[in-house]
Amino acid sequence: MNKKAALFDLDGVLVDTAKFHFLAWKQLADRLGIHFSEQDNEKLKGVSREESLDILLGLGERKYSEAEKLAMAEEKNKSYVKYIQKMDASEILPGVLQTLTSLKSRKIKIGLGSASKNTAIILKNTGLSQYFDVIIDGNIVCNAKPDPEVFIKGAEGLAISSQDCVVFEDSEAGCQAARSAGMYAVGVGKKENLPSANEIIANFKEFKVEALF
Ligand code: B16
Ligand code: MG
Repeated sequence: MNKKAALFDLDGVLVDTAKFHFLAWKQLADRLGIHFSEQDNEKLKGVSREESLDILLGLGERKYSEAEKLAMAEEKNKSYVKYIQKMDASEILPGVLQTLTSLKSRKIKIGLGSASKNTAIILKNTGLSQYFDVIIDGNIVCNAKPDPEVFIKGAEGLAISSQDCVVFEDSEAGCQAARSAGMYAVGVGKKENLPSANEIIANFKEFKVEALF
């Protein structure tokens, strides 16, 4: 296909932070007396912090004020940050480093497109920062996935046109964002969770760089 750039989602694609998001949301849910399962957590993948909180609170009965919600989002983030502060390179998902190295050796541009506002600390602690030519995260974008803004800004930052970009995403919202941006979406995970992806890989160990780039 001779694509010219690769745009990676962070959480669930390069590193396994979904488990930390789950533990931090679960802590909040338990305190509020809301039942929150790993299945419920699937719906929060790729979704912004504020929207995630709304989904979680929707599983309970009570309504909360904006001020209460702000405090809850901060509470969740505090416990999440405690987990990611302890992260290191061992948290990088299988096959990711080989893929990034192979893309670099082929002179393919590499970008990051994440909804997270905690991108900097995760990239620093795992040593992944060095691979990226552009980093677009939740501190830069105004519109959350499935809006294509995060990937459009990524392509602009790399000066590569959308149709030459491949997006790697573990969330359906992210695959929709990639498709809306006119990009090729590789879903990382299970087909049933990612109907908008152009193709699916279970993980990067089975991804062949030469098939798309
Ligand atoms: P934060 P991604 C997303 O990151 C996560 O998948 C999602 O679960 C999380 O709510 C969102 O980031 C915001 O993260 O609370 O750290 O700002 O998958 O787009 O890399
Ligand atoms: Mg993700």
